[in-house]
Amino acid sequence: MGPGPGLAAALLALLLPVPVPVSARGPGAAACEVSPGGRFDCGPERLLSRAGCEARGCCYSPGPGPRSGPGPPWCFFPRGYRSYRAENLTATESGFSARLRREAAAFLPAAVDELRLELALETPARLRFTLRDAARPRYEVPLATPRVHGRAPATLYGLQVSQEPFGLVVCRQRGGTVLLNTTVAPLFFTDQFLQISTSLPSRFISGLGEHLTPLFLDTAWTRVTLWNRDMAPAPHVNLYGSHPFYLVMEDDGSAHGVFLLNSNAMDVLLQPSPALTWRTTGGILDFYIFLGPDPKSVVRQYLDVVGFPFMPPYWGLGFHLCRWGYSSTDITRQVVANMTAARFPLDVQWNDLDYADAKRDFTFNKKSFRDYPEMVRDFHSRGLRYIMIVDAGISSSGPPGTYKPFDEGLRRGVFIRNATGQPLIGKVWPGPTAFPDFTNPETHEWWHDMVKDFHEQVPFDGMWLDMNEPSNFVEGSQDGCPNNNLEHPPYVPGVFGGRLQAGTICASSQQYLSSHYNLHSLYGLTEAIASHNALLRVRGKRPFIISRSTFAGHGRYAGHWTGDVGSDWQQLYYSIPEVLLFNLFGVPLVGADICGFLGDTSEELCVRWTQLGAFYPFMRNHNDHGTRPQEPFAFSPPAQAAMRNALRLRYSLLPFLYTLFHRALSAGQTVARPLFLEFPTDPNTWAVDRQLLWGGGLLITPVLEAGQTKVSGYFPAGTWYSLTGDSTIHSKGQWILLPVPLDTINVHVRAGHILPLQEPAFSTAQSRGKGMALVVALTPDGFARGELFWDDGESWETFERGDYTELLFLASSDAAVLSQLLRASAHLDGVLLEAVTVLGVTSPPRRVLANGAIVSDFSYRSDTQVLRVPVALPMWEQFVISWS
Ligand code: MIG
Repeated sequence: MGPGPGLAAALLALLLPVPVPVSARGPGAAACEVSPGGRFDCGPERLLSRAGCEARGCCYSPGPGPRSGPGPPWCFFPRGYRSYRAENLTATESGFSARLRREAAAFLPAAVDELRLELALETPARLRFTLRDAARPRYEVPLATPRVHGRAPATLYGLQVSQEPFGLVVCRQRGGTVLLNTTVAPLFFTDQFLQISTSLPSRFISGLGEHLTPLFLDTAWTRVTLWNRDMAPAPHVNLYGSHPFYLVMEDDGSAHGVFLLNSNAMDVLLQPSPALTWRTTGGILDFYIFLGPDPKSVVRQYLDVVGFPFMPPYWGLGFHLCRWGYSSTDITRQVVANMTAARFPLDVQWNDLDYADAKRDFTFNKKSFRDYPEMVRDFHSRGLRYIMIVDAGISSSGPPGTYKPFDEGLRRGVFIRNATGQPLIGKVWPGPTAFPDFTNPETHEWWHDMVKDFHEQVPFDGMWLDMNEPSNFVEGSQDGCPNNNLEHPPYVPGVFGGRLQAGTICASSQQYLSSHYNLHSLYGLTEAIASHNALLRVRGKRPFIISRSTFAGHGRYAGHWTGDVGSDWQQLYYSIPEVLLFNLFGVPLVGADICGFLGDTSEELCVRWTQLGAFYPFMRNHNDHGTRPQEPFAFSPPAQAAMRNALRLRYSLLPFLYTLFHRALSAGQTVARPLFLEFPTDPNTWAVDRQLLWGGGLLITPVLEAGQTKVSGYFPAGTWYSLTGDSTIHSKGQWILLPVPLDTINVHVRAGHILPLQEPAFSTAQSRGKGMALVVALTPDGFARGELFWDDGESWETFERGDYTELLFLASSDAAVLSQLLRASAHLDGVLLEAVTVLGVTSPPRRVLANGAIVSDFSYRSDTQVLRVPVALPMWEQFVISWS
């Protein structure tokens, strides 16, 4: 079955019998015998009567449930429904190609008669297939994906093609599990409606962001809509980003992934058989299939296609503080002073719209922010960084000569155009606004110039990209939208508001590369790329960008915050699957607004949120205007103490976190990680989304409900040590109840891992020079390993240029911990290793040596089996610590 020398012949295996003949009165009864959970909707764009259904050659079977809404469709395709027939199956250099000829009347307009199928065996674990209009080019997503020559010699997958009706089957060579089978329902390829279905080997499917959802999706008739939208996170609606990628856990713990490289508005339908249907409104069908076989490999294989994550500056991993309503420099300075006085760490102070003059980008209010540049310089002199908001819309209403970004933008032709070729004008915070077209290279130059001008006045350190779905307060434009088939396609996915223009600009407006209809969901990504490049040119250092709107591939350039989450316990929970999913999407720098954005927080919620937020890869407390203050210093002394603990815990773990980001950049790994990625063969872990891991070694079990004194967490089989060393769990793979006083978050180290820590301080500028420590979590056999990646924390491409230090730490059964310098630079010079804590030392040591010298002041507790060794060893030299 595998693609080998006799490829074309082997592929011609026909999976289905001759198509069932379709009579005028509908298909034969046998072809309609489809179990309810396996019925594919024959009326995607409207409800059909029995007559209308049978006129399409479909089966009509009224069910007990409602005619519309979740549940089996009343009108569904019979088995073997005609669509396309595959011809001319030909082996190519990279795989094979075929011509698909349309055989059936399509009931949506502008059906494409002839398609070209190309399938490439790109790597042993990855295949790609595309379906294009054979006669004319169509829009394709402008994402640079790897170019592959030749054909992978031995693959994890086997293939079969069904000729008539056309369908493709992908299975595992080993074991034969069918991962993809598009013969389950007909293929549609019309100008504005493209549909393809597949069976799924299990109902454990994750991905398809951005939504407010548990980690695994519900396959009981769920519709998942992708179309970037400014929308306060709520279940079942399209939100700010589009990531048309899913990962499925198979019964034996193997995993595979599928990526549809398509940026049009789309629905993905999940049904119980289980099966999945992609319904998109344009572009081509361009699929990547990743065979893993383990879920970590699936993620890496996906990132091989869309890009590995960027390396954030070290300061970006510190604590960020923001709110809408810091209405002057005096108030902003006071916030920083309050943080210092209350002894909270802070790395980055932010401002929302308040700084700007009439809410216009690249301006500042000359009264309330009179000393804005000085304020930012003062922050710098204290080791702090500064970020302000930048909105997508550019104010367009001022008299010419009063606002350079618009005047220059107009002159340089950078704005998205309406049907008459004029800049489309919508309405956002400054009033009437034009929208830069970031698919135009000239826009990138103009954007750089604006960033540079403003940076020369206000030396900001990063950019916060908001309203870039793009968001618009009027529907379409100030003048509405034309009435055409881009604005009103024959099939409208389940977008919030019911129309594509809802909350954004006209779909038929024109951009440099194509219509906004095609490019809409790429707005945030293209703006992030422009901003990343502009910041790099202007500052010459690693850019730091956080963007609300995202698309596949975003993580190469920027991070993400999860938007306008409510200050409630439910949203606190949902932030975990959101953060985990964005890690699967290759956007590890992600976090929710700590304590919640919309509405008043409560002290208890804010404490628990700060504890969890300390483990968001991007840690920012941000608040709406007009709501209860929620800076750490705004609460009672016990609440402040709990938050201080959480912040100090995060700061002490930053060397470990930074090293994980390095592994993301260099190896396509996740930073915040769902348990199932580490324990795929334990199905109990699959749906766990109330806990998260950092890397493979640190398990966080937060409190997500009010009034809790205990929390239950799942501990996969093995030994888990509390980070503090005061308790050990030997789990057989079980749920364990843990005490959770208000000042505590449960954090456990997995046996076998060594974590590098550093003494916390009030900013990373200070903490980076402090003493380091190692926590060594021994397996019962006495092994552990860990790593440290270190550089100057902000220079561009230190890894690529080799300007970094990398240490490997190993603990072995001969009772020793040692470090190995894999690579050395000067950046770690002067940093001392001050403490080594070994967890799981089963017998009391009599003697401890550090580089051969006796350590007399070590301590050991036989109840907890913790050995503590105070040392003062240069981190930039190799060391050995041993005990006997
Ligand atoms: O229409 O800039 O998600 O974080 O504070 C609201 C004001 C605009 C939405 C962002 C939020 C930000 C707010 N913005």
